[in-house]
Amino acid sequence: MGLAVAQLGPVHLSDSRQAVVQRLLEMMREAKGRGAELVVFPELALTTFFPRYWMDEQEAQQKFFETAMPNPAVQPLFDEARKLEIGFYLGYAELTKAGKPFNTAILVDRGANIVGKYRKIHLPGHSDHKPQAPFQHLEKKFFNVGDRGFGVWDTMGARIGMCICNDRRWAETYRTMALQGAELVVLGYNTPSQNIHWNEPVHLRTTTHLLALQGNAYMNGVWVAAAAKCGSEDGFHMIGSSAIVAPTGEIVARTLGEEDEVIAVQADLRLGELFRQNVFNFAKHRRPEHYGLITGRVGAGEPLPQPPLED
Ligand code: CDT
Repeated sequence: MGLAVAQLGPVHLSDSRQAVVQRLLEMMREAKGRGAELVVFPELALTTFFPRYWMDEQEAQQKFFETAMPNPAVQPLFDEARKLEIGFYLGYAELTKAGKPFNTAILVDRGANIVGKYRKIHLPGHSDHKPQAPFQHLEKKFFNVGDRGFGVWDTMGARIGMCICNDRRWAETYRTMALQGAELVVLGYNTPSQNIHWNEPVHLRTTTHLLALQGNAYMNGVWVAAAAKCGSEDGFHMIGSSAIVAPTGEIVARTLGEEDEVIAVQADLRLGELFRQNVFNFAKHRRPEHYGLITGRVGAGEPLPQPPLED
């Protein structure tokens, strides 16, 4: 599969959706020119990463959420995708008809049909105001927890799963999709370089990001394609390092800068099969009878009682 990731540089508060869509269009054309059949755009790609700003829910919804998809601002992306016959993943803030807010991503096929929708499940950050912090991370205030599970879709000649940003750090995300036969996991992210909760060395933000992609790609025999929105948005810096990772756990392509940038590879989807039929042959080797705590507990608790040593 021709697979591209389109990293977005900063989107400032004053940038219009129309201007952002022009940048996405440019990158979609470049991805197509480099042989891509699917291009992955970032999380909340149409606006600045607004959860960094304290405001009430109503204001956030008015300024930053989409009430329809596509809508007039985004329609050119769908039109161009149809013309170029290229699929895409796009993250945006969704306000449903019932008024529920979600951090959402869609999968659009080469005929510009929305074939899949995912609503972010692992919402990081907080819901209270932290006036002492250099910025906020208000995903828990602005979004509901996703209500659609970790879906996987047979589309564009591949079995594709979607997740969003913080989901990529959780083993459960990938395993749930791999158990549905996923061959490729696509995701977008906005990762602030600075940790507002503890004094974490800045380089660790990139290390843990890549570690999560690489480890989970390998342990699940899947390709992973991850697109950042990055650089300094009105002075608030976020990491780049958008990447395409093979089921070997190796990085096949990685962005160099923190501006708009396309990376593209020919992803051999059969590569994952080697892992899924051997070291990670789930049907042969998994032992779910010993994994009960994974769904039975949320936080860590006491050690389980052990059988007597002599038993
Ligand atoms: N957007 C998003 O989910 N960002 C989070 C920051 C959490 S701090 C580690 C992320 O996991 O990148």
